Amino acid sequence: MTHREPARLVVLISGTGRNLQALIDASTRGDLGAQIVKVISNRSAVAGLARAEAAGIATQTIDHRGFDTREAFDAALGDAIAAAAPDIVALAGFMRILTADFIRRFEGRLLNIHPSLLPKYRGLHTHRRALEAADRWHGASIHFVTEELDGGPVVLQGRIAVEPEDTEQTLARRVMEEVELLIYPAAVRWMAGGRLRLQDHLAWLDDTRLQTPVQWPLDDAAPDSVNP
Ligand code: NHR
Ligand code: GAR
Repeated sequence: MTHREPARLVVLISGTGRNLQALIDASTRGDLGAQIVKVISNRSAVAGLARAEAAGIATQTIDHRGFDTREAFDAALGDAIAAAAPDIVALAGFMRILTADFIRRFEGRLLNIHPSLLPKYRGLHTHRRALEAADRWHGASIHFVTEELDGGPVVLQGRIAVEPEDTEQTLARRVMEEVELLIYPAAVRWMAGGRLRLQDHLAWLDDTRLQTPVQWPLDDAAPDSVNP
């Protein structure tokens, strides 16, 4: 796919919008290679919408409760996204499972940040599940969104050590601050630069097919193909 500079980015949220803020900040600094053209939430009056408005970004709320079916919600959501003509659609704490038709419409442009070391802990309550399993490591992953929930190719992943005194809350906060807020701008920058793409359901970074996700922090000694 040819890409525009700066790339057009739409962000989907449902809540607080800390990942959205990290993308806004990177974009404002000129570090993202993308301009955020619209932020869409399925919940009204959430903090993430206020963050977007404060940055002068167009916002829209599409409340899923106003639709009879997931298909109808996704059709409306899809139309609102398509109207912004995005190159990249980033799910950032977006909490609605998307239908196959929606995924097909935007296939290859959809990224998600998920708070676990995928393939561990798809779905919800990831921090609790990592604690219950007494995992030594936990973290967050960026993946292409496909029909399979949290099952698309993982492109970038960052980990932290789980501490004995960690609770669900402390773990969630450290994953957010030490991993999520750093890795999402990096992955979007790859997409915006045309370096990261989905081909035949596989993720490619430059000329390398990613057999395993790139690990954060990015290794300066690694081949150029995996550096930002
Ligand atoms: N849709 C598809 N098709 N594929 C993915 O990989 C998706 C997706 C939609 C969202 C984000 C995901 C996450 O990062 C995501 C990935 C919501 C749920 C969920 O169970 C699960 C995973 C994710 C997001 N949502 C409930 C639902 O019925 C509602 C929960 C709520 O509103 O609080 O949609 O974790
Ligand atoms: C983040 O931890 C994100 O990874 C997670 O929700 C939080 C959103 O925070 N996403 C999911 O759990 C998706 N099901 P934010 O709104 O402050 O970025």
